[in-house]
Order: sequence, then C-alpha cells, then structure tokens
Amino acid sequence: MALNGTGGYTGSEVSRVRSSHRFIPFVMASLAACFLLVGCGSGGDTAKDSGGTKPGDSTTQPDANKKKIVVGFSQIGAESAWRTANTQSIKDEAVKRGIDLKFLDAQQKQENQIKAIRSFIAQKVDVIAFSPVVETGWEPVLQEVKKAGIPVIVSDRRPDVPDDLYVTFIGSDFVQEGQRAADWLVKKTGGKAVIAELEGTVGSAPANDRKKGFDEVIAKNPGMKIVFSQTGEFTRAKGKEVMEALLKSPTGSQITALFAHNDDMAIGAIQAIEEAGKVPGKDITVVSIDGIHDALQAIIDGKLGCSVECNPLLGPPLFDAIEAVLAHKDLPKRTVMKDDQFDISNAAQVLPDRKY
Ligand code: GYE
Repeated sequence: MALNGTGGYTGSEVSRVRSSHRFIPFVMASLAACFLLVGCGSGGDTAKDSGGTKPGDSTTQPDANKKKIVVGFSQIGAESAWRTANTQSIKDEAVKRGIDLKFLDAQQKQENQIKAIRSFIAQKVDVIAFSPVVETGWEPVLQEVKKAGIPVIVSDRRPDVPDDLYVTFIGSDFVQEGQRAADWLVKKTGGKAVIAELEGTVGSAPANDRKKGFDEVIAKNPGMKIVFSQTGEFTRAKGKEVMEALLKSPTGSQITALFAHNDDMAIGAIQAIEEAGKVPGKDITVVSIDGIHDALQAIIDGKLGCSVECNPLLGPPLFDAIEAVLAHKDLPKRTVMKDDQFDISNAAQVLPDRKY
C-alpha cells in the first residue's frame, strides 16, 4: 500500500480496504435505523461509523446483532520464551476485545504459513496478520490476499515485499538491537574480544538484521574479531549443541565473548560453557537479545552480561491496528516497539514484574 505524505495511505488504497469491508458500515447503519424505529437508541451512541463498533462494547446492541471481527493469524512456532509470550499476548488481546481469532502455528515452516494464509482467504476472514518466519518468498501468496481484498498486517518480523502488499508493520528495530549488543560488548571488553556468534533462524529478519547491526559496530573496532558464526535456530537446545561443539574445537579455546541473537540460545550456550569447565561472565562474556525472565536471572547470577530487550507484547498494538484498518483509519507503514536494555545495573529491579 502506498504511503501518502503524512504517513497514511493514499485515497485509492483506503478505498480498497474500505470496499472489502463495506458491509460493516452497512450493517451498522441498518442496526442504527432499527434502534431508532423501536425506540431503543436512547442513551447509546448508535453506530455513526464503524469506529464505534468495537467488539466488547455491549452498551448499544444485543450480542446477537453484533458481527464479530474475524482475524486469521499465522504464527511462526514456539521456538523461544519470546515467542511463547508473543503468542500469549496475541491470544489474550483477542479474547479481551471479543475478536474471533483463528490462530495457526506453522512449526517454523514457511510452507505451513503459506497454507495458513490461503486457508484464511478461503474462510474470508476480515484481516490476515502474520509474522513471517523468513524474509523472502511471500510475494505470490500476498498477491492472492490482495486480490481477495483482505488487509494484511505484519507483526514482529518484516517480509521482503513491496509496500502495497501489507497495510502496516509492527515490531522492533532489529538492526538497532544488534548495534546495542555490540556497543555494550565493546564497552565491557575495552574494545578487545575474540567473538563467537550464535545466529537466529537462517533467512529470518531478526537474524539478518541483528547480525548487520552487530557487525557494523564491530567493524569499527579493530580489537574485536568475530571468529565463529553459526545458526542456533533461536532455540536453547541448538544454542547449547553448537556451543558444545565449538568449545571442543581449536577456535573455541580462543573465544572470550559470545553474541547470541536471542536469550534462549545464550542460556543454552551458558550451560555448554559451564559443562566445558569454563566460567560464563569471566572466561567468556555473553551478550544476547530479548530480555526474557531467565535472561534477567542469568544476569543477576553473573553468567549473562547484557540482554537487549525486544518487546514480545505485540497483542495490544496489533489489535489496535486491526480495528483501525477496519474503521478505515490511516495507519503508519511502520510502528517501532520501544525496547529497553538490561545488565547488572537494572536486572534485579525488572525481574519481579517480568511475566515471560
Ligand atoms: O528474538 C526470538 C524469536 O522474531 C523478534 O524470534 C523475534 C525473535 C526473537 O524466536 O527469540
């Protein structure tokens, strides 16, 4: 969808979304007329526009007359504590707003996500939302969605597609997260380190962008060298396995720092470091991304140096965007989540309230 100068959508794009949902104002207008006729419109703001049709607002119409918003969401899987928290946030928010959520878990497979999206088209859902497991290969299926006139909202990871194939993208700035992890490491090590890197899912936006941001900073510091880089697929088990193998190799014995693209891999790697008889936090400085509960605990325990936060609680902004698009409101092309950063200076304060 083309952006206009003010960060919204051009008139023709809005009307495309509008026309695909033209039944909503129509139904609401009919309901309003009905209430006026039978005299039960008093005291309520009968539907002037579909912006007033928020499900869960039970003040004006009996439940039976309300058309529930139906949303299809294709989730990547359940690889990390971040993902579990993200799924919970989305499901909770749908329940809170009375939205009918059709949620499908793709178990890390793009083909499953494509199938899920096609099934949402067939079911004629009001909005399709998804978090793309990898960046590329989405154009054909998103063209199909466009043809069906269903708006697409992207959450968490960005697909590499033309702008007109989705309405809005809500998620964190992964490049900046990588930069922040590197900045912390440069400072902590005085600009001298032999670094191993555990990358996220191959081809995924967070793996590509976090690496890019991290590398940019490291390249400016001649005393910092990345000597090993391999995927740990964003999981604790794989992070541990890869680190175990590395520590047995000649390269592994030189490592003084580890950058993991997420906390789960860092925690798995910390176990491997300890089992290899080394001391995480002393022999090897570890930095990662997400800011999950277990990472904060590992910081307090002195094993993890820093975790750059990546906020998984995307349910509220996602459903705000869904309701806005159905109410024909302009949306920015991109909403960046605000993220914090944790190390020994603040982890203990944050831990008690950390739900994930
Ligand atoms: O950092 C990682 C997860 O896409 C931001 O995916 C997300 C990443 C997150 O599995 O833990």
